[in-house]
Amino acid sequence: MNLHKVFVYGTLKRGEPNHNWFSKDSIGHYRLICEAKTVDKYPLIIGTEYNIPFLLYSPGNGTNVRGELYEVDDAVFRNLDALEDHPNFYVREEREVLSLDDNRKITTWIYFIKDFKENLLKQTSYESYSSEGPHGLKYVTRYLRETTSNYKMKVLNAVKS
Ligand code: PCA
Repeated sequence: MNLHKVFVYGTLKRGEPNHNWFSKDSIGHYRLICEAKTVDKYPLIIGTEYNIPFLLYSPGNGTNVRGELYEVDDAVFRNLDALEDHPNFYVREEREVLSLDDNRKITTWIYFIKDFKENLLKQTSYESYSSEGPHGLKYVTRYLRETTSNYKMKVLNAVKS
């Protein structure tokens, strides 16, 4: 069995709207390793009319972002890639995070937005994401986005340069 490490900072965290993707179809293995934060700073913003969390690949801007580090097998990894539409929308890259348990540095996959619109850098950046946070920007799940108009195009146009 191939195991992969993935650091999640957005809707995949426990208690967030896409956490169930780890156990989707009950096909694979996943395990929470620890809470962690990114070694480098990145802007974590909430963007588009659907309030989607994005980690912008702009190292040095933003904050050391907090999230959760998981171990997943191939089957779960494939589901996460499908959710994030890697490598068309989010692009995962291997970067370092710091374990909040023991300060160990761990190399892990992280889903970033690359080639984003410059103006996204002006948005508020958060150290830690929650859909139900005080910002009031509750995540709009895919099935609630309109079915008629092409929400994917809308999101791409709002985000990608
Ligand atoms: N899901 C991934 C990327 C952004 C999102 O909502 C995550 O939680 O890391």
